[in-house]
Amino acid sequence: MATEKIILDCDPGHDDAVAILLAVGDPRIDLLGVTTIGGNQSLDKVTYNARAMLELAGATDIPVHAGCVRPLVRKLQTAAYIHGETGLDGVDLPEPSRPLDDGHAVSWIIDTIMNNEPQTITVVPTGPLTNIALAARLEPCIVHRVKQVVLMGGAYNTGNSSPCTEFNIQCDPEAAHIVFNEDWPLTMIGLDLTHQALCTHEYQQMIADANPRLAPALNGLMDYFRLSYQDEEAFLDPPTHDPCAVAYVIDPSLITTRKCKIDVELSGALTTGMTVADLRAQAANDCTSQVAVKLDVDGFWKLIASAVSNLH
Ligand code: PIR
Ligand code: CA
Repeated sequence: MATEKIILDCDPGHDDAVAILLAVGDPRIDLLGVTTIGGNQSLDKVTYNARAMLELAGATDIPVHAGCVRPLVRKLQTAAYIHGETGLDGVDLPEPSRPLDDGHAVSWIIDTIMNNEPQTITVVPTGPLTNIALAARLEPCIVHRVKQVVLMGGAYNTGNSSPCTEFNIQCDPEAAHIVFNEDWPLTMIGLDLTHQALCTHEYQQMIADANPRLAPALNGLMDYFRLSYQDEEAFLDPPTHDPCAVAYVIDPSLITTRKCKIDVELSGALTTGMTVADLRAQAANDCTSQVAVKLDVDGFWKLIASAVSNLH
């Protein structure tokens, strides 16, 4: 089976945790490593969570490299109001048996991309874009060497951390500005798409039933995430953002996209951190980016259930 090599740059986080399970469990993904970024919680907490999730998934062969502790310019802003004090409240995780790997995430990302064949690696960021922006500045060759960047972040319609900003981009808009302005093939899996990935009770049951060993952890994750979203964002069910980016890499037919230029506002009075997608018909020529528009919801949850069932 053909596999896609990916680097998952994340800040777990309940939905990042599901993205890790999907990336480990789906046979079409070759997860080269997980890198971490301060975002949903502090860098030390999300890095521990990434290691504990890999332990839970039985994937202790996968390296974890810690990245930046804070955004390029701004102060670190966490999302404890959604993910709790640990960043993964509501779930008991095994202690990691593998030590944290040496070497900064940014150096590891660069070395991994430069030491693999060109056009073979997909970078999947699901947190603030600080590590990816620094990697592009430190080694500009990676921009034409990666196969693509498929990121969870941004929105062309409504935001979450403010009326028109999505949390990952708002955390580090300067980094996002760098990433969106490089001409690598880039897919923005924004809130417009991920708010369709609602984990209803039925879908939660389906993914928990897929693996009895992981059922308590999956239910703990999703029950906590649902309550956060009910209390903080007036949602009935939690949108499970980050695995949508991994799902697009596995099976692009699950997500309809639209080609357009995307830029990041850095100096708005109300809009700093907004991703501005140019959806005018005449603007789509010769650009390398696209936004995700529509999700095959049932196909998405079936993909997760099937990946989870592979985790022994
Ligand atoms: C989710 C996140 C942050 C804030 C809220 N309200 C909800 C995290 C998720 O991990 C996801 O990557 C992205 N940021 C969604 O904004
Ligand atoms: Ca995330």
